[in-house]
Amino acid sequence: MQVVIFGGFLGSGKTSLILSLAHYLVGEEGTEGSKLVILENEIGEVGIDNKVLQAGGYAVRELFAGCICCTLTADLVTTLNELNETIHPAWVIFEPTGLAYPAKIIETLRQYGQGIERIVVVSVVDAERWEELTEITPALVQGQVSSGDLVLINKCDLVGEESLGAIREALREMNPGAEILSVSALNLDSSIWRKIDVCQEV
Ligand SMILES: Nc1nc2c(ncn2[C@@H]2O[C@H](COP(=O)(O)OP(=O)(O)OP(=O)(O)O)[C@@H](O)[C@H]2O)c(=O)[nH]1
Ligand SMILES: [Mg+2]
Repeated sequence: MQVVIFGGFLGSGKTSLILSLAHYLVGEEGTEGSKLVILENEIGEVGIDNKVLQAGGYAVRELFAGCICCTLTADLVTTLNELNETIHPAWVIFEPTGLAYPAKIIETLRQYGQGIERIVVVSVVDAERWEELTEITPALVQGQVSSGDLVLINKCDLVGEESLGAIREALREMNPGAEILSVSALNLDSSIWRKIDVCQEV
């Protein structure tokens, strides 16, 4: 089981990018729908994301935990271990709330997860709201970016080249080892997902 965690602030484009990755994994590897599971954590009452993803024919589970810091990780581990014993999916894509720190999730998975071969973190950055978010929640941005194996500067269709360059430079400082790519989830070349081979051993 390979777990891909999407970190990134609320509304940064995680679900849109997950859909693209799911298509890619199913297409490229001939994985059947049931062998790819998408786990969603919703703070809101209505699982809009789930409807969108399920419409695409993917197996989606929702974790009902209001807060990432306390109960969610336990819920996540229980669900992953259950999946490992039952469906045994090749891939699990997990979208935590936009307020989550992926490092904490990885720590818990390493400690209690079973059957996980590797964990990949994709950090999604909202190019349009970069300045605003780095000003309002610098620690969260830093935390989310620094855990990424792959950092995607999303919504690059909404900002100019100059801003993109400045964002890229700041990200490079926050996470010198990561692959950093500018993308637009609305018009994505799915070959970027080859980069998902960058991995962290469990
Ligand atoms: N212009 C533009 N809009 C985008 C892009 N990616 C996502 N969006 C839009 O941004 C909004 C949020 O996208 P989502 O994929 O739902 O983002 P998310 O990170 O899953 O959001 P939450 O789950 O609410 O935290 C949607 O209206 C998307 O259509 C992009 O690259 N360019
Ligand atoms: Mg979402």
